[in-house]
Amino acid sequence: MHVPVAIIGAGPSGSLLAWILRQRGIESIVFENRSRAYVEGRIRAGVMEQNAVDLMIRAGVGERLQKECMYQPGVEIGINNTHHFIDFEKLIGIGVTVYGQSEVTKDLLAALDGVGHNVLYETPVTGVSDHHGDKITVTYEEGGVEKTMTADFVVGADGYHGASRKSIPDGGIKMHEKTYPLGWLGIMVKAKQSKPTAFFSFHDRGFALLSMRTPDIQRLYLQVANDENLDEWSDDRIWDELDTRLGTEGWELIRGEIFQKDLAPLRSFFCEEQRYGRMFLAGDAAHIVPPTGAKGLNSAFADISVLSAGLIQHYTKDDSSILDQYSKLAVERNVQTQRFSWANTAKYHIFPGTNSFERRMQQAELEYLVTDETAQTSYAKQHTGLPFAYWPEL
Ligand code: RFL
Ligand code: PHB
Repeated sequence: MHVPVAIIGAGPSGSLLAWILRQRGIESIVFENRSRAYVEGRIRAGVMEQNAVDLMIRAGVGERLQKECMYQPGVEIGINNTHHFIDFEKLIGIGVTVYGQSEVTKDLLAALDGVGHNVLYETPVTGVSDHHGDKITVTYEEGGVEKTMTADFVVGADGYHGASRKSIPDGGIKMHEKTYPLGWLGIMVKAKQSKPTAFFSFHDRGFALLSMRTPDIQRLYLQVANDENLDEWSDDRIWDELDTRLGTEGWELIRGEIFQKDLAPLRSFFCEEQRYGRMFLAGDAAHIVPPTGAKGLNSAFADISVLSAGLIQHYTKDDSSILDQYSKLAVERNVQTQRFSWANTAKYHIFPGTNSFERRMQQAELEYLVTDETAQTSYAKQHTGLPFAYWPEL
């Protein structure tokens, strides 16, 4: 069997690409390791840049997003129990949007389902070969049986642990990685909003973040060690620590039922090239950022915007000029996103071994940010996101 485009992974990157290609009549097949319920239930990102929202709308899958999203004109910043609002909309004319990644994925998979598109769930890809041949080969496991398929192109949208990047021989592309001695303990809570916008808080005991999913569901995080034991964090301990790090006189953090607890170690990783022969890497398969910048999903959508534009141009106009620039354009954008996420992580977290001088300088940097309009404008531009180099013709 041969398909024009074989996509590995039905997360946001793979499902959005499959949907956009389908809109232009370009056939693809999506291989997904896990079940549909698992993919839809994975709680991850929450904050979308305006360009990511616009891509969903342009692709015709933005209806529920527009109805249910929570637009935020800026963010609040906490500095050792003082609160400061940065008004992105006033500074640069746009804010950010809260809409859960699980909702994005549900909307995309439902759209694909609605047109009978081929998404093969519980069908892991075990290898990719012939990257530089006339056609590329995908090996996958269906019902315990190993099978192969060929394609014009493979898109590795299978996340950090996927099979696509692993199929590249050692030295085939250059990669960079940094692990941090930090993790985020995340909770999902049934409660009303304590603040109208996300609240990023620097505190001598460690970073904390108050975010949300809907007016009745809140998402909160605490900086912990990357090997923290979740069992040691009772609900009461979590709430008390959040109060300590987020609280201020005259404001109350509204508590509620915690219905999920998770732990995410922080990591930075990226590939210097996002193409290897006939295989393109997109989203978390090509780059991981610590969540402090809220950039993972947004960078994935930026990749897919350019890649889908390139594939559409290739198949409808017999012109590969965008496709040939994909890797360069994607890496140029991603390296800046990496820089912002890394710098933001350094800004807000307390790293083990730092002394009072270093912590006081971190505090001074944030004090400068909340009082200087030029610094705020730069922060607002980076937080709300860089432009997409190309948009698919839809
Ligand atoms: P995904 O979502 O990991 O999807 C990859 C899919 O590939 C499948 N797969 C395979 N399928 C077939 N064969 C194989 N061999 C396979 N191996 C894997 C997997 O099952 C999966 O379904 O990658 P994708 O699509 O590139 O999407 C990236 C985003 O998920 C990620 O960047 C964001 O969630 C990151 N992120 C955030 N991003 C934002 O833009 N804004 C945020 O506010 C934000 N908050 C976050 C985050 C990530 C977090 N964690 C847990 C890492 C908050 C957290 C805590
Ligand atoms: C979230 O709502 O999950 C969220 C918000 C901001 C971040 C990371 C995650 O930087």
